[in-house]
This record gives sequence, C-alpha cells and structure tokens, in this order.
Amino acid sequence: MKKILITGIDGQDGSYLSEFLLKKGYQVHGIVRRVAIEDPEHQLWRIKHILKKITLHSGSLESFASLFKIVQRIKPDECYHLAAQSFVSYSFEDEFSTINTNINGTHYILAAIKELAPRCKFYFAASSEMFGKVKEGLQNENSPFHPRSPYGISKVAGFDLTRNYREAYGIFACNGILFNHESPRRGFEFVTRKITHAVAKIKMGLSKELRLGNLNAKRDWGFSGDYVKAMWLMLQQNKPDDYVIATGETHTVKEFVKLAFSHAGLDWRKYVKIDKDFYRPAEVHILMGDYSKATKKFGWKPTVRFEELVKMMVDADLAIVQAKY
Ligand code: G4F
Repeated sequence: MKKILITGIDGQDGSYLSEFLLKKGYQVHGIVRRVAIEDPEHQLWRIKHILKKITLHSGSLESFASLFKIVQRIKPDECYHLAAQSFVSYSFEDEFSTINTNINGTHYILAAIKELAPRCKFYFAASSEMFGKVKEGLQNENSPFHPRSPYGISKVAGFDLTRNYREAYGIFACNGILFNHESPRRGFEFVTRKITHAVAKIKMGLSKELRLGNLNAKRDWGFSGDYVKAMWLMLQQNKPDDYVIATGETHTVKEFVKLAFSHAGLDWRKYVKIDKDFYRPAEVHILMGDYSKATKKFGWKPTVRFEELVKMMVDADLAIVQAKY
C-alpha cells in the first residue's frame, strides 16, 4: 500500500486530498501542529469525519528536526506539501514569520526527503500569487513572476527550491501553480468565504453589514475538490514538471458579491460597505490561468465553474448558520 504524507492535512485542500487518496486505497499520514491534536473539535473540523482512517503526526514547519523524524518514520512514496501561512493580507503584517516559515518549511521537507526517501514524489503548493503584477491576458507556466506580497515572494522561493531539488538531486518534484480555489471548507478570512458566510448571517437576521476592501480585484476562482485531483495527477506522470491549474475565467470580487447576495434573495448594495482597512499595500489586480498544459498532459479540466461555486458556498453557509442558530 502506498504511503502518503500531507503537510497541512487539516486545511481545505488537505481535507479534500485526503478523502480522494483514501478512496484510492492509499495509507494517508498528515502533519499538524500539536495544538490542533489537543483541540480536534475546533482545529480539525475539516477532517473530523476521516480521523479514524488517517494517521496524524505533530510537527512544525519551523522545526527541521520534527519534519526529519516524521519523514524517517513514514518513508512516504508521495509527499504533498500544502502547509503554509497562506493568507496574503496577513503576510504584510507579519512578513518575517511568513517568509521564514514558508521558505524554510519547504526547504526542510525537501532536504529530509532527499536524505531519507529520495524516491518519494514531491508536490509543492505554488501559487498564482507568484505572477503578481500581471498585464491583461492568461498566465501559463512560462509567464514571468512579479510577486506583490511577502507571501508571493515566499512562494516564488518555494517554487525555485522545488525545481532545484528536481534538477540538482533528481527528486521527482512538481510545482502546482494553483489559482484561487475555494469551497465550503475555505477559511473565513478569505474573501469568498467571508462573503458567503456574511450573506448567510444577514439572511438569517444575525448581521447587518459586510465590510470589504477592493471590489475591483479580479480572480480566477475554481473548486478545491477539482484542484486536488490535479495535484495527484502531476505525481502520476513519467516525468516531474510544473503545471498551472485554473479555470481560465476571471471575475471581480464585486461579481462574486452580487451573485452571492442575489442567490440568497438579497440586494448587496444595502449591506456592503467599503473599508480601506481591507485594502492591501500592493494589490494583485487580475489573475487568469491557462491550464491547457495540464489538459494536454493528463486530461485535467475544471468541473465547477464560477456561478456553481458561488451558489454551492452560499447554500452550504446558509445550512451551517441555520443549524447553528
Ligand atoms: O481571498 P483573498 O484573500 O485571496 P488571495 O489574496 O487572492 O490569495 C488566495 O489565492 C492565492 C492564489 O492566487 C493563494 F496562493 C493564497 O494562499 C490565497 O488562497 O483575496 C482575493 C481578493 C484580493 O484582491 C483582495 O484584495 O479579494 C480582495 N478583497 C477585497 N476585500 C478582500 C477583501 N480579501 C479579503 N481576504 N478580505 C476582504 O475583505
């Protein structure tokens, strides 16, 4: 039975990826922080339903020793490195810890694999944030990087580390350049979930307004459940490579807002207030990905489009809020 190691198994992507790999019959191991194991009810809510089927190990991206020991114990066949400080906005507030944790964490896990499990296939969660200051048009695997945040900078370094371990040491290491991907399991700090959760609370009479920043930013939003399949497919190819995973469509935050409110029968203009505190020191104005290489190489295509995604998230939040109050 193939052994899998997932860092960030308790996040949105980690939870969908675990479900997907369990269905394939893999033995799934995950790294989480000790605090999460101590408080599973709150911290492990996304993987509560599969806790008996997976094995959790406590470790930290900041500790090479902890990652080394886990890789030594498991000797995984595949490793998906998803853990990171992934909230772009927060990376401006705490740039040192974002850069240290994200870059060192990736370096530590790659170094441990090189020493202890050099045949392990490695996936790095790279990001469309690396493109940063893009001009109009689609971004593909050859588009230049111009990161606009400490988070984006840390992902460019992780991308380069991954490519260098492939080229210098022959590790089967792939970069998934994933564009924004969402779901009902998205964290509440990200704009999509912030909107859909607020819509549900407003609908139920529990809230009266939603404060947002830049409504004109454009993102290529897909469904996390689709994107984790692409991660696995990358590691099943004959050769390691880098791939863009996206939908090829771009929409403004305002379009997301309008659709989410109207799906719940609400007029967004009555509730949404612009708050400069949510603007970023440097914004990524537009992202739109060209995923044709992934389609050509392993037949991947997104199945959930923008409208379906927004409605799925609003419906899920309405159900959660209704059940809670
Ligand atoms: O939802 P966001 O915070 O996601 P962002 O910054 O695009 O990053 C996400 O996608 C990346 C892939 O491209 C990942 F690598 C990263 O880890 C993360 O998953 O913000 C989306 C847009 C931004 O332009 C932001 O300025 O929404 C705008 N926005 C407007 N008002 C807001 C808000 N974002 C947040 N989080 N909160 C607001 O109130």
